Amino acid sequence: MRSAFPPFVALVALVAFAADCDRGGGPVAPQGPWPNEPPDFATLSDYGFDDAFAVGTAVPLSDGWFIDNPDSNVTEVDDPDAPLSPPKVGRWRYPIGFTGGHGPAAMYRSLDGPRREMYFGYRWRASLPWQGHPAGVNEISFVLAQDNILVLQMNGPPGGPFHLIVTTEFTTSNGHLANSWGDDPGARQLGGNVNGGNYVVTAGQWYDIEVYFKMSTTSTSRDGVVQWWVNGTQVGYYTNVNFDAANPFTEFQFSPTWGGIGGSKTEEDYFWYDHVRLSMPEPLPR
Ligand SMILES: [Ca+2]
Repeated sequence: MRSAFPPFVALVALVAFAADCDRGGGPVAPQGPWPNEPPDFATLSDYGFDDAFAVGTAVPLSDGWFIDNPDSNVTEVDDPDAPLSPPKVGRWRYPIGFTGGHGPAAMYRSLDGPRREMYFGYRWRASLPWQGHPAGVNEISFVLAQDNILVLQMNGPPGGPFHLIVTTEFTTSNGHLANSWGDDPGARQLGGNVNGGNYVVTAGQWYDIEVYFKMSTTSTSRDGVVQWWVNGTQVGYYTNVNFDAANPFTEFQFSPTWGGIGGSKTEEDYFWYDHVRLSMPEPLPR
């Protein structure tokens, strides 16, 4: 069957080229699953959630991942609508009575060394309905360092609408960033500064989230970069961010924290993740 593939691919490419010409543009490169990944980056992890998520702490998974799943809130389930690597997805469960300030479970991977620059992307969705936290904070993923935490979250009042924003939980001053709010210095919410920012995400729908960041030269040099895209639309393109330059990043984590202090789930809610990609400049340790 393999021999039948190349002509099909060539036909698709020809059709794509013709369609683009109709819009008056030039030929475009084929769009892979991670269209905004820097082409010269090396893949650290490409993981499809094809593991049984056992109950326990620091349980090893495949591809270098681990999970703290003491309450069995994460399970592997089938979702034929998973957008990239169906049917297996990881399901994070928020049972009725779940209180704010923590996540149902934490899945994490070492970055295999200190990282000042990286790309990550994943496919994620929230359940419909989704009961948002009273503080407006529903966190999705983290990249961790001492004094630097880069957070993706769905942000908004408990009933929505929700925006897909980035939080720079750094010790530095970032009050100068456009369409940002929060502490200065300290944790700063970035609503996005291109294409109108403030990208609305709807519970129940899958999203393709991509992020690129590069730390600033010093903690006050205002030359750090934070970019993100949702379903291919660029939302944030900040080039004047202050990171804590003394502390590069060492770990990526899905520990989707609900809130915020206080609050209690009155409905059972879920997050699902289908696939995650982590990459960074060469060389990677072997
Ligand atoms: Ca998958």
